[in-house]
Amino acid sequence: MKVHDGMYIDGRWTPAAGPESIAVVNPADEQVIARVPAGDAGDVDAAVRAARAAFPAWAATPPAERAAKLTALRDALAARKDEIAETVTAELGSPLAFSQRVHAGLPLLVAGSYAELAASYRFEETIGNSTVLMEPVGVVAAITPWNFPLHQIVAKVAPALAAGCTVVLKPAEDTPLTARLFAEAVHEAGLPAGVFNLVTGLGPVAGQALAAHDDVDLVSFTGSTAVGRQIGATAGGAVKRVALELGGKSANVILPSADLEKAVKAGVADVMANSGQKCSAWTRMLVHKDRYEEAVALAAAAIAAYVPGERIGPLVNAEQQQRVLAYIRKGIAEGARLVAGGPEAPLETGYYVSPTLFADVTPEMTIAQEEIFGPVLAMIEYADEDEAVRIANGTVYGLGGGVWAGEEAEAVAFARRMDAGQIDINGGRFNPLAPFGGYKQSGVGRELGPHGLAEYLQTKSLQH
Ligand code: TXE
Repeated sequence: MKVHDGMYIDGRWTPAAGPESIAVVNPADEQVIARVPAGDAGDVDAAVRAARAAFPAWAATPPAERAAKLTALRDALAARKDEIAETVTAELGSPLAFSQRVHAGLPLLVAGSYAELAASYRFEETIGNSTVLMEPVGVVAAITPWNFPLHQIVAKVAPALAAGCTVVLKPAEDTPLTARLFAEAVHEAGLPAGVFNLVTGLGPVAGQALAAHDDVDLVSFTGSTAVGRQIGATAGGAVKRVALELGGKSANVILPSADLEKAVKAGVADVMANSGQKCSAWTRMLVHKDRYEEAVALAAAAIAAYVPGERIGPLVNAEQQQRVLAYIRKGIAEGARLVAGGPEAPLETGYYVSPTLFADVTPEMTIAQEEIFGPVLAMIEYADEDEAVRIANGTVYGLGGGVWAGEEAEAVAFARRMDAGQIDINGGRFNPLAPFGGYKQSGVGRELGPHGLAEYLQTKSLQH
């Protein structure tokens, strides 16, 4: 077990003010692998002061120079790719191949895209007789979850730095080791002291202190709807900018003309990825009644390939495991047909949940309405397109989604009727420049690409 005693504040690894620490547990074998400091309000204050002091110079740094630092940061992360993948696997439990490809690979694309955007973005434009300046908002508080430990950090910190903001990051308590690697990469990239700061700690202590700090200008939060609501209220009360990326209950809509086998397979893969711990996961599969039983059989066959401990990892902690098992019990109690999996943990050690498939799910059931955040797929049938739209839009969320049809135009026409922020057409392809974020209670604001950069800017117009 490794004991870390510092947090990255003002360009240095600084001991925490208090003696408290957090145990980091490997969810695959339940062993404590490290301890990190549990920062308190004093540590948060020191980090915010460092970020404030660094802000004027960083904001005044020409965009091309900020871009060069972001390229160096991307390269430092690339140099540590294997270490990052191994660290994510150790603290999140995801299979190493997935950690390499997604947890370590995806942030490189995002960091690279912001290195380019910092250089090419128009921070100034002319509208009639006015010059409009896009200026950095100031000190950013970034509060991130554990499900994509590095991606969630890079998706906030890279655009903030590209915009000219300075940052204090409070990562999730379950995955602070990846955040420490990110801070090391920042240091290696030669970012000026105070531009990026890391405070590890508990949500209700360090997270709360950071979100409520008077000298923070913008809070960017990704996590549960309950905490997001609280942060939104605090930020709103203080008239502070806020970006919230919250839960989802995304629909994967398979229209009758679709290639059913392809759509079902991709749908199962999407909800199994990262053990279902993905806010945009396609947790509801909507299939026309004429092809429904065929789709259930295909899904059952596909899900059998996700063997716990091999192709699919555990959930992040015991609490999440219990939460997901409780939802599975609820699905059974409310009358859904259990086709695969169930509420028994498949392995004795580790916080695993069996890949679970429910058929005959009706739109009002709890498992069709609430975010489960585990490897649980609910299959719902519809009679016609209007009903499919009603079901797809019939939750409080609106984050992701998928539509499948024989012709792309048919899928696009359906997607236009969906209340969701990002929808894949016939499987789609990841685009690091496309905005990502929620309709309805899935959140406020967008991440990634130029829209994600704009979140960290405020405008000033000069009238000539
Ligand atoms: O989230 P929390 P949890 C959903 C998912 C999951 C559920 C609970 O449904 O099952 O949330 O997960 C910090 N002030 N998502 O409990 O608590 C916390 O330290 C300030 C969806 O892990 O919201 C961490 O850094 N900060 C999701 C971050 O908030 C506080 C990703 C998220 O933790 C705080 C994760 C407070 N009072 C969970 N309390 C997504 N949208 O991707 C906690 N935190």
